[in-house]
Amino acid sequence: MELDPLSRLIIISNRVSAPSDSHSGAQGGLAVALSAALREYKGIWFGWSGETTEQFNGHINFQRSGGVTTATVDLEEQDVDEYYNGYANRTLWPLFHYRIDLAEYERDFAGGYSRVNDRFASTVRPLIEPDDAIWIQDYHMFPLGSALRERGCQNRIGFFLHIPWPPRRLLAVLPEAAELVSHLFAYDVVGFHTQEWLDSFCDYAIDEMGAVLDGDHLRLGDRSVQVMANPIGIDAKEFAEASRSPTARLAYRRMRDSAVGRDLIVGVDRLDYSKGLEERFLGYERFLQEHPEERKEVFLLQIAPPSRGAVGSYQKIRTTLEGLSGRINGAYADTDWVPIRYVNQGYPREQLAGIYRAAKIGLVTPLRDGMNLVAKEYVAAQDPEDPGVLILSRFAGAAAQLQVGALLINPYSAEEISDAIIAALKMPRHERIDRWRAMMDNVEAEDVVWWRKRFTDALIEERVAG
Ligand code: GDG
Repeated sequence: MELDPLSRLIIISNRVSAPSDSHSGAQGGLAVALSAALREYKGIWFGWSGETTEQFNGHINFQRSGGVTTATVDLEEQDVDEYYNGYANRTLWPLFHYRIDLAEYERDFAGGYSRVNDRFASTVRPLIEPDDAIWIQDYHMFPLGSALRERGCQNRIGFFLHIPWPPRRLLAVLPEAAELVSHLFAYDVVGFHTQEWLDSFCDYAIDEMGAVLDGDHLRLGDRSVQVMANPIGIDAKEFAEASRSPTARLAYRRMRDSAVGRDLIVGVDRLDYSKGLEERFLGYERFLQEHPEERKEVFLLQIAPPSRGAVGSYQKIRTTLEGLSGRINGAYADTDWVPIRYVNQGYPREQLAGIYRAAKIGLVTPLRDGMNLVAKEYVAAQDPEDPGVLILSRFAGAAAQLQVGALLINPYSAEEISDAIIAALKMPRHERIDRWRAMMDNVEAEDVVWWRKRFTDALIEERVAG
């Protein structure tokens, strides 16, 4: 018997990305994951177009691509400054990644954030039919559920947070903390990647606001919300196939040729201070210092496409990394060897898969990360007969699942990074295979389809077709 979804699914996120875009260019893991969800349910994906307009007019631009309808609106420049570059990326992103030192608190940011969420709510409201289920994504949109309820929307509404949730004492630094948390009670289901992020959320709601946890429901006043830890995955089969595609093979061959027998260590990250790039370079520098015999045997390829360039802290990390890679290369490079290849551009997905496969070590060292999909992609791209080793920060959400095979490190410790690199280089093949198999079993079982099903099952009722 076929199960037929009772409802359409309406996905709302800051940016919208059509499924046909999924295989090209640098793109967030979120976009890849959600295009898959929209293939199953007939629905709409609504969000900001990425464009600005003189005066906000709520005009919706509909597009159909790969079986998915996208609906986008333009925002005013002031909206983008205050909502996107302001509250989302200068206030919430650093704070939720435990960087209270980088977070900026301005009333204009908070005001713009709430204005834009109201604008999204008013614009999307007429598109919503009574049976639709609504799934809102990420920290740009905490208040959207409340804003829709204020407009009479009684649908099932879910919210998923893709970044960490900070500990209660850190969140308390945010002037609007209680208001923000209370917005989450407008939803029917709220999801996080890990139990740790979920616990931090519950701590705040319980200790600061008097909420009560009852099984998997958190109650506050007359509202009750189902909370869940639901780690996002990748399309493991698709990614493993991508790593064997002609494009990937070519990238693999070119990488190997240019390595002239040396071992490749790879890092792939948006250029973001949360990814621990500075600490990674310092750990690698430490390794070069401590193991002179290994110097010309390895090199580090760091791919870091720039992001959020309008935000000062991102300009700063970029300058820091330029200085650091220059210093390390200056100190150690020889006429026939450069220790770090530092690249500020993105590569097509299949090419990336080939590069992962060519790498003996995947070096993933975020200081905090909601999940980290690069770690899972690295695992999926390996050659089962001769897999590489994943070195992973214990502060990435992915560590909860991949600790079965990864070498876990504390990214703040250059010594731990250095020790893990040497251990990975020396690891015998049978151990690499065992560790890889354990990780791959998880990456395959808890993939992106598993993730979205667990969430949409909680959100959407199903009925038997016919
Ligand atoms: C947020 C959370 C969470 C990167 N460079 C290129 C490229 N990428 C792709 C990677 C990967 C994606 O971007 C990055 O995903 P991450 O998960 O590593 O990190 P965020 O962008 O910070 O994502 C994170 C995620 O949301 C999902 O919930 O895991 O914790 O911070 O897919 O491959 N892709 C291509 N070329 C590049 O040069 N094609």
